[in-house]
Amino acid sequence: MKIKILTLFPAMFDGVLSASILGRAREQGLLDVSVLDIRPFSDRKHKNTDDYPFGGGAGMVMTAQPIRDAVVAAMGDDFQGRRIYLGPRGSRLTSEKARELSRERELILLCGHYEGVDQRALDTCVDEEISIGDYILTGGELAAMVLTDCVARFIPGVLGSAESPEEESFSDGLLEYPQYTRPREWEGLCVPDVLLNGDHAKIRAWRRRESLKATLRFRPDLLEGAPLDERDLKMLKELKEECSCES
Ligand code: 4H3
Repeated sequence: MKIKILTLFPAMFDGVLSASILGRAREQGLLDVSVLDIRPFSDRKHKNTDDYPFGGGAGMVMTAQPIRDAVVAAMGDDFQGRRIYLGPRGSRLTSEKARELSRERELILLCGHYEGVDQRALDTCVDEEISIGDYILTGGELAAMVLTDCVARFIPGVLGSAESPEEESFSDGLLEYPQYTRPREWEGLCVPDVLLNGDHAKIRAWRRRESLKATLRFRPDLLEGAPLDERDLKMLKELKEECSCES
């Protein structure tokens, strides 16, 4: 898949896109991310890309013209994909949304900065607005990196073949169970015995129980939407009884 990121601060992306799993995915040709600087598209003499807000108020607003021209350039002749603006008014980025976006041929991600972007550029050059959470960032760049990372995990081959994007927290609607690695005993703390015995059915049951336990404790709201079977419901009932004993 192709992702084109439009920003006034291309340097912000250097490390994130070349390190670790995203770097490997790009080397393997699974993901083609390019970062396009908006500034050269400005018609103005000094390549300005912002101006004072009509109606007054603090800060600067990104002007429509360079954004439109950058988006048009990024789209090329027969654009097939989605143009996304990262902003706090958008619909929330979730695993589901990321999985859906990973099936697109191409994404254009527009990053705002300063006080925001002239509304007319958003109205004419963007298909949808996405937010990564209820907080304000100084720019959309970090949000674009989060979206890129999250979407990339769902592209076949990006995670090692043994790993599945679905096995992590949230994909099955629950939080992740705890993980342990060597040594078996560290500073007097032991790895749970069940993980050492090689009984895979038991391990699966333990992990499911721990997922339910963590979700009940930290994000009980997720239990409403999670697909739970009879055994899960029985485990949950036990877990709830356990915690009411403790308190
Ligand atoms: C995204 C972008 C929060 C998010 C953002 C989010 C700067 C949008 C500017 C940029 C506007 C002013 N903040 N929650 N900030 O995903 O272009 O808000």
